[in-house]
Amino acid sequence: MHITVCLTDLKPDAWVSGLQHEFPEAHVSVWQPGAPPADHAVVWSPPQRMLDEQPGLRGLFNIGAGVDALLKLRMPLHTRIVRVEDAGMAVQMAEYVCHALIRHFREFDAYEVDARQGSWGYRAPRLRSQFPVGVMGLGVLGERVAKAVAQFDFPVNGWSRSPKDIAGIRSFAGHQSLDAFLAESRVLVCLLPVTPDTRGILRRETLTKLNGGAPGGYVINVARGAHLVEADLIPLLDAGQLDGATLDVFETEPLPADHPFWRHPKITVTPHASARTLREESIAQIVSKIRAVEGGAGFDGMAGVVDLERGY
Ligand code: NDP
Ligand code: OXD
Repeated sequence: MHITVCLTDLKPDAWVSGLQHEFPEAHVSVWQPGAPPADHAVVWSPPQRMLDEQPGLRGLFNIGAGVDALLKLRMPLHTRIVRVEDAGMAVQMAEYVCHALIRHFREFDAYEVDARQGSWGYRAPRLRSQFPVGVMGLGVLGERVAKAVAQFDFPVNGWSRSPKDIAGIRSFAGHQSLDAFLAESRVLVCLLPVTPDTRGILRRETLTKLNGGAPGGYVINVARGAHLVEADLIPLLDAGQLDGATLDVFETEPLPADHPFWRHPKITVTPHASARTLREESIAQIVSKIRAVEGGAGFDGMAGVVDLERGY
């Protein structure tokens, strides 16, 4: 068996040695133009050339959860795309979203300003019932986030393509329920994949429906920059329709130095760091899937196999 590793902008050596350790009999190497044919590839944002030169690939194992970059490429006819599911990312997402939510809800930024000025002053407690949280996407990461938020007694709504039955989460499913979901939510968390249906879903028209159309909405985008129409956000913040936003992902990454998001007082920026790929967990998951395929189980029924029709 030959496994090729092609990780754009990431150091591949520890991935190669980790995979080689698990498959001592295999040939594991870093992809280079003209490399010999491989059975499986472990990838992050590979170039089109790699796929064009590897028409016999059986499995393309993405080391992240989102496959939007891969789906822009022309795939070899029989290659199956398999993404990493969770592998330590879900708990990180839950931490990140709960942190952003609670920081906003409990007004910790304002307390921080007070503290710097040596000012001792209480703020009136806010009611959780007035801060319902809407999680867009109730997949591997969204479900974990929704459950974590519910643990803090916030009302939680979830929006997905198919209806869900998750204790403590009110399920809204499909496009026809989007307006009701937005109206019932005040803090909006995006954990959708980017597909033709979800690109630009965080835009003026949808964001003004939050909180029953009243001011006070808050946006947490931890999915992809392409979900947000960036030009719509600052006018909504400046007009007071939205109270703030925490953004981890952007249309252009790294976020350009002159981008107004960096300096806006109501926007918190993090550098696509909400849930990092953990190498050891991810290698273990990929290895067990390659073993299953090589053992004859094939890809049907395997968790994380991407459905090209759905786009995730
Ligand atoms: P999943 O595929 O497990 O979940 C996707 C969810 O989105 C599902 O609940 C799905 O509905 C729902 N969905 C998809 N399309 C629609 C639609 N048109 N309308 C309503 N709901 C829809 O993905 P993950 O939870 O693993 O990951 C989600 C995304 O998070 C990734 O695609 C990636 O972009 C992003 N991500 C960001 C990271 C970061 O560091 N910022 C790290 C990791 C991931 P259904 O359940 O009905 O299929
Ligand atoms: C992912 C990511 O998709 O890190 O896993 O963004």
